Amino acid sequence: MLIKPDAVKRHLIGSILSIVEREGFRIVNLKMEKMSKKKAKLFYAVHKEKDFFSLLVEYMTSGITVGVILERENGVHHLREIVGDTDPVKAKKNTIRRKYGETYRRNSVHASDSKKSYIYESKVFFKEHK
Ligand code: FUP
Repeated sequence: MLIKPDAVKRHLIGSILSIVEREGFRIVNLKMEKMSKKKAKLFYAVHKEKDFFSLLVEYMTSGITVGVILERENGVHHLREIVGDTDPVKAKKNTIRRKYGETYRRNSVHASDSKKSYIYESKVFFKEHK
C-alpha cells in the first residue's frame, strides 16, 4: 500500500494504518519518502501511455508518500476491498477512499491489484537512490 501525498498532508497516516491493522494486517515494513519523478514514472509505468500520466506523476511527487508492506490471509483482495473504488465518490461506505479521498486522483491510497504488481511496486518503492 502507498499512503499518498494528499493523505500525508492531512495527517491521516495514523488513521489509515490503524484501519489496516484493525482489519488483521500485519505491518511488515514501512518507509516515508518524497518520490522522485523517475521513481513515480517507474511505479506507475503501466499507465505511461495514458493521457493522465503526467498529472499523476506530478501529484505523486508533490509531497511525501508512505510505502507500507502488509501481510494477511487473502491480503491483496482484502486490501482492495477496504480501499474501495478509484473514485472516492463511487467507493463503498466505510472504505478508505470513501472516507478520506478528495478526488479521483487525490484518492489517499494505492493498493497493489495482484501479487505480481505487489512484487514490482514494492521493488520500485523500497529500492534506494531511485
Ligand atoms: P487503482 O488501481 O484504483 O489505483 O486505479 P488505476 O490503476 O486505474 O489508476 C491509478 C491512479 O491513476 C489512480 F489512483 C488515479 C489516477 N488516475 C487519474 O488521475 N486519472 C484517470 O483517468 C485514471 C486514473
